[in-house]
Amino acid sequence: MNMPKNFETFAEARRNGFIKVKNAKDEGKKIVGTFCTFTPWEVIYAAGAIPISVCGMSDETTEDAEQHLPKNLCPLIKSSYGFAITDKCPYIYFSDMLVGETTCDGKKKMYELLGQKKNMHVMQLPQNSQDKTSLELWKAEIIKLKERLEKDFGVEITEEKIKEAIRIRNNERELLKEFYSLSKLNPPALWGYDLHKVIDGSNFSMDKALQAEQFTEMIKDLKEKYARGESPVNKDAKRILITGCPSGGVLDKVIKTIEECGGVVVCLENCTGIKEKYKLVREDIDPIDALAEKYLSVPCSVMSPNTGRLEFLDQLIDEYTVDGVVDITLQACHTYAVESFSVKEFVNKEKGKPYLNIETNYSPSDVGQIKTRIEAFIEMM
Ligand code: BJ8
Repeated sequence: MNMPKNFETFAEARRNGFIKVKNAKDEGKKIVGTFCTFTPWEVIYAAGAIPISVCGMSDETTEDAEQHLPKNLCPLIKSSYGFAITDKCPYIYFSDMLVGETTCDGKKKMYELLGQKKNMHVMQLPQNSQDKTSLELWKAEIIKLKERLEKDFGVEITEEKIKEAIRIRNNERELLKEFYSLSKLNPPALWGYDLHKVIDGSNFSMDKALQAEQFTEMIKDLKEKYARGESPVNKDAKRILITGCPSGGVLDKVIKTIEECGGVVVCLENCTGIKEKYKLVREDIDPIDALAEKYLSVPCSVMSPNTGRLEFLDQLIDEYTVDGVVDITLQACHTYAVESFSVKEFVNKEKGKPYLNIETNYSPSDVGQIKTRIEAFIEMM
């Protein structure tokens, strides 16, 4: 099947985006690197700056990172830090500010070190999303971020600018959700591997109006192809949902392998996928209140309790008619590792579906072993 319109634009966006970042810098734009789904990008947009996700996704700089960080630390944290201190990530290199949150222990301690080298702002994340006091604390942290951006970049962030950013981001979320829903079809309209690349690329497109146009065209094109019977995926492929840690750094060894072994990834519940996109920011209340409510509700395992994750899984397993769940735990990620027990119980007992946990890192050393486990998992479905 020919690639849909604009597909390559997004699939290559991460690689090509740095030229656009450099151009944006030359035009006097400010760049803000972010590490986590909890960062309210709308406030950064409202400052006239460009937010870019700078989470490390390869083990290229792990050894450099291990000069300062313990070996037994989450690969995502080591990779992010390694790219930052070696200036090998152009996005971090061009960032005028980095924003992180006190999520897991490894990340927040890494930010302390990174703050010695880069202009870093850390938001203190309260960890009980159901508590009113937490909401007030988180709102105060969003206001602090706003004030820091205003001070560092010499701008004024008005209520109107935040509201406008909320509108643009909500529109983007709606489009991405429509794109995702193409995987609800049976067979899905595209491979999960390709979907992953497009979603990742959307983080690197600077012009959101242009991005919206391109996404609309791509969705239309995919729907037309599908209507003509042109789905690249076999109808018998087992429909897999991915949950757990972000999957960008294990795209080939987990997602691609699933799709080479008779499965198709129809839904990514994790931060790489639909988690952030599902819930819109309310447009009918004070914009800072709306941002606080939205971002505090992200169902990440660092929250306690984190009942939102099981509720979300419950909904997605049905909506995407999932055959099995693969839970990715990055090595030394304690919060996701502990939650894997409840997720397995829920998936097996409440949903009656098979469950596989894969604990891995960014190195290629376990590729063969993971392939064997995935093959067996899909075969027994
Ligand atoms: S909202 S998932 S992006 S914290 S995998 S660094 S938790 S030890 S990445 Fe995450 Fe934000 Fe949550 Fe999403 Fe720590 Fe675990 Fe590593 Fe993690």
